[in-house]
Amino acid sequence: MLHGRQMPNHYALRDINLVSISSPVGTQIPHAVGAAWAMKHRGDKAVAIVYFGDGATSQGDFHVGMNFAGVFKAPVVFLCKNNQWAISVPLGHQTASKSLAVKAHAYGFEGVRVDGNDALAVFAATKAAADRARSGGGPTLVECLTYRMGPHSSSDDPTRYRKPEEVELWKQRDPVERFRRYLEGKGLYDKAWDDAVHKEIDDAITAAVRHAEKVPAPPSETVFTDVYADLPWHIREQMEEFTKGGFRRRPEDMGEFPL
Ligand SMILES: Cc1ncc(C[n+]2csc(CCOP(=O)(O)OP(=O)(O)O)c2C)c(N)n1
Ligand SMILES: [Mg+2]
Repeated sequence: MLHGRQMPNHYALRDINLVSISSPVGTQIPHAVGAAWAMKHRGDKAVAIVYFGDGATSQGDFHVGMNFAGVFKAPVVFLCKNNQWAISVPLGHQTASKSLAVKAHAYGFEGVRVDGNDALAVFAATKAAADRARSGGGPTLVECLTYRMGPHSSSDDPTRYRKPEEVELWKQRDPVERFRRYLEGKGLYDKAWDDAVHKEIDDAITAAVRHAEKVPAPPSETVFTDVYADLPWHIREQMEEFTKGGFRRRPEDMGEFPL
């Protein structure tokens, strides 16, 4: 249970085996390889797929995960969303390789690069990789070349480090609009349906935000009790000190933030 404490894009859903990423970039890569390796041992016919960015390929976790998966033929798909930026660091400062996909060859398995703004190409490459993993063929690295249109987060200002022309160019390649045009060309696009889906999603988000705004903040003590199944002695000591009033409780009780 995440109890709503995770960052907004670190979602998880047990029903569909969706595991949250952790905040340190790239740590989900060895997690996925471990899960894939465990599934293989148990004889499950399942495949693990792990998503990460171009920046994550510079982390040791990427090497560790790719190497282990290659040696032990773990049923895992590595899907790198290469949006060419890791906050303000461009791809050219991330690697000297010709592509990210090519890195798979050093680990003894296939790496493919696809147009990440082409939904069908991404689907086809992902499916081929999943089929290979499921049939005992081991891992694949799928590099999806795309672009980060907006800021990394609300505290990032990309106008300080990239040119507006670059953003304009990628605007023309909007994958959603491109897929819409594709469906239109095939006579499969239904505007009324599209509008209805947009409205349905907008309404669901608005309702979720309204609900979230009404939910009170969790009790402060849960920062201790929610971490371990059995509270270690030093955390218990800190909790006791905290609940005795040794620490000030919440920002709103403090008057002003301590420096
Ligand atoms: C180990 C580590 N270093 C730095 C950060 C701060 N940080 C959060 S996201 C990010 C950039 C990630 O870039 P990328 O892997 O390309 O993913 P993107 O956000 O572009 O999808 C950084 C540096 C972090 N979370 N973890
Ligand atoms: Mg990136």
